[in-house]
Amino acid sequence: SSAATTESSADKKSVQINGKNYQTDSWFNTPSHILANVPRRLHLQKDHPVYITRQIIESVFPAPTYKYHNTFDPVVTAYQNFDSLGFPEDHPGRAKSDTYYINEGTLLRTHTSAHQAETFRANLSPGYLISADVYRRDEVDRSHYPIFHQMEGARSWDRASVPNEDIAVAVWSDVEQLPTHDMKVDDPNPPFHADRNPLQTDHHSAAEAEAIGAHLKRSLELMVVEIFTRAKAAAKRADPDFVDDPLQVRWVEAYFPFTSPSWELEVYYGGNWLEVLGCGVVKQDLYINAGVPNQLGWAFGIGLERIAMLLFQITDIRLFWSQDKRFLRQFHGVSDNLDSLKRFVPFSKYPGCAKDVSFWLKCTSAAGGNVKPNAHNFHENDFMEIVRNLAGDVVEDVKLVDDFTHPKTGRKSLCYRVNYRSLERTLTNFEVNDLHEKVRNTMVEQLGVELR
Ligand code: FA5
Ligand code: MG
Repeated sequence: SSAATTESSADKKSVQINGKNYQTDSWFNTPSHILANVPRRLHLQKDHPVYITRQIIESVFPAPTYKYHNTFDPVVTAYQNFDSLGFPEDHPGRAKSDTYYINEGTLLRTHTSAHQAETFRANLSPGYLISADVYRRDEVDRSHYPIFHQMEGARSWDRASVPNEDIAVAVWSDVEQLPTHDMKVDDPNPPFHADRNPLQTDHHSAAEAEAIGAHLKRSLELMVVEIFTRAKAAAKRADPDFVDDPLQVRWVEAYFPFTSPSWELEVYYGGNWLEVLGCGVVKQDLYINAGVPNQLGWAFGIGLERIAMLLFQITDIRLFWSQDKRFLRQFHGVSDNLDSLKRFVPFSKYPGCAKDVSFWLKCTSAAGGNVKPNAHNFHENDFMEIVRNLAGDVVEDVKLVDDFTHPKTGRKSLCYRVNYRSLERTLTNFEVNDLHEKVRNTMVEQLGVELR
């Protein structure tokens, strides 16, 4: 995990990913350190915490009701990732600043929902779980990493299979078959919101959508209970006197282009509310377009690392990528015996080194060539990407520490603090200075900023 080189990606005519060749074009923005990690698929590495987390969640959504798909290709079309899900043309997620493109129509999936349409179309079982690596140009900190793993789940019911095609009774009887729990759940919002989360009145009765929402929520609550029961047992094995705070979750209204109504589930943990998943009642157009118009149901998408961090008490998301034996050997044998799961014991932290970079943004010109001092097209993710390309896993986080607009000229300047720290060794001063100098120079070259 030493510094990666800044290879200019624009010169490459084609790239190979998982044994397949793809033509690149001016949209290509996937750096080599991302491509190098595509084959790792942590969710398929036995005894890896991401794999163990997948196993535990799968146990809450049992076969054969749920069919598991774990090897879908990460290279998808923009159609699969966005259009098939109803993302509007101008959705920010489509921007090059947010997504790793291979070429104009081809990208590294940004979420497992990219496979919803084809999985509904295949119609192999009433439910499914899809676990996979996903890719996002995102901020840099302890809970965000440009590659992470998601699990998509869905459960559908077929109208044609019930009397009067009224699905509500059938779904409620399935809710009653689910186990109960005594975890504290806050769910303050009404099920529908006229503008943000309307009932799909052309397709569902309120009773049907509410029954589907109830099945969805209970299923996911049971998932959280299972995870925390295992986390607590692990803590008790390490420390018999361990007492933890009572578990608490809440449902928050959310928005996704492919579900309505939609929610996010947050878990109260370590004094904060942590978002762990998004979900909702599937928009009927997805089923219609997938050739199964008689079906209706729910879908969710979970961040597996977020759950694994809770389960194992892993506090830095970069650790999942560590090849260090001090990390990997702590999970040895757990896949074959989930009851042997232990909390992660951190190995000593190496010293970090914070460096600031201050710069004036490049002004963009107005019509007629006049320079507008307060107009610029700086994207924070482009800066994050420069840091990642140069420093790789040696960067712990990047924070904006100052944002200044000159009172007279209107020019804008920013200051970011880059915290360099390796998980595996002590960095030398020389090495950090050298990396930081490269970051500064690359910002001038690629973003046209003026250093202060
Ligand atoms: C989605 O990706 C939706 N596809 C989820 C969904 C599926 C909604 C099906 C409805 C129906 P979101 O962008 O919020 O939603 O990501 C889902 C989860 O992934 C988050 O709750 C979080 O747990 C995790 N996540 C998001 N970004 C990162 C990141 N950079 N690093 C680690 N985990 C992340
Ligand atoms: Mg979210």
